[in-house]
Amino acid sequence: MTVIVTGGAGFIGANFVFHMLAAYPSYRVICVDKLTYAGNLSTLKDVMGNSNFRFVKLDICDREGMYKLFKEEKPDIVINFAAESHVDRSIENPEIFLQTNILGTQVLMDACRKYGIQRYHQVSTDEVYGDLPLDRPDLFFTEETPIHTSSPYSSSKAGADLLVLAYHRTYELPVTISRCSNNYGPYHFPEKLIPLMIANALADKPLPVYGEGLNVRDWLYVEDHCRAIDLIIHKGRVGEVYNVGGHNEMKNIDIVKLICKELGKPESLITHVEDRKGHDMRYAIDPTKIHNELGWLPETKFADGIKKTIQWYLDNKDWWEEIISGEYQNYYKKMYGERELISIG
Ligand code: NAD
Ligand code: TDX
Repeated sequence: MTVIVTGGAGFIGANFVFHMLAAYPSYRVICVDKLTYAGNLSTLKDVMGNSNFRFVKLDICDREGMYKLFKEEKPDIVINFAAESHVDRSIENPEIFLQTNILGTQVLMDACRKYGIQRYHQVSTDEVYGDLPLDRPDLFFTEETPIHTSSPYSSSKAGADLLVLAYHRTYELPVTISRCSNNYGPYHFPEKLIPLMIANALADKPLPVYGEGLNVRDWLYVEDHCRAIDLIIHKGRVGEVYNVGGHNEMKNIDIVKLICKELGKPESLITHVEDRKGHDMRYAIDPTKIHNELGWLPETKFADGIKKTIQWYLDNKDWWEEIISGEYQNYYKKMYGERELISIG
């Protein structure tokens, strides 16, 4: 089996590359990544010497390059993680989100049609369903929940999902889609909530919580997401969407307080800043379908996963300090320097 993993130098894609090389020693795994600000080749250093692994620096929008690679490698399975993934950046500059997330998906699927594959898998997100109200804890996203997006990021992911389903219906491309809730774990880029708060707390810097911090996210340990995708590409039904999430709902403010507690830092570091535009209130996945059909269940409880994650950031300071000292610094100033501080309660 030859598997192409796009976006494999990013957070979830890299964890998936490690998972596949460990779980299937006979598979050839090819990572395709453009190495944007979010891609970090050093993340893959431990597998670079593995004879079953190949890294190819390539933009998924580069049709000629993709066709050349498909012709050469003849992949059996393609899993598309490559995306612009940060909601705040999509609010600042939507265009690259439409290019990579929609047009890049189209180029990949065209390559799959031209050269033939057994499975194309699209890694999507629960954000395509929009958000749920805080006062209706009985409501969850199922695969039948209508698409109803809020940000340019989630709109671009939803556009890609529709295109994937259209390629299945129109061209009979053998596709599957997974829509997962918020991931956390090792190699999470330090612009996202959990790694940002860990890095700032360790440096005794303010912890910028958007608005009151009451927004709820449904957190899943990254390895549990990787196992779900592994099951879907091998056993999932073609043309189907699978929701992935572990009933782990947490308010942002509670996560930040937990990080302070684990690191022995004072909650006085918490600083409420101007809210995200169009900020989704609550995400909550109903994972009944993937559980019933494929037997998937999350294995890592949040209480254990967050401890493991914090320990990983303590043990791997070089990885994230290098990121923070680079381009990220300018980005941080741009995003937070202009946010007005607001007082709560
Ligand atoms: P990430 O931003 O950490 O990584 C994205 C990777 O894609 C980077 O390595 C980047 O260099 C690469 N990339 C970007 N544009 C590219 C292009 N044009 N061509 C080739 N490579 C390109 O993202 P992540 O958090 O690992 O998310 C991976 C996927 O999972 C995304 O599709 C995202 O929408 C989805 N997802 C993420 C979460 C989450 O909580 N992080 C939850 C659900 C779904
Ligand atoms: O500094 C911050 N302060 C803050 O309060 C940041 C970066 C975030 N937040 C809030 C916004 C969200 O309510 O924390 C929550 C989580 O924010 P992010 O880490 O940016 O994640 P989110 O917007 O929920 O999107 C993530 O999950 C779904 C991923 O980035 C997406 O790629 C995925 O599809």
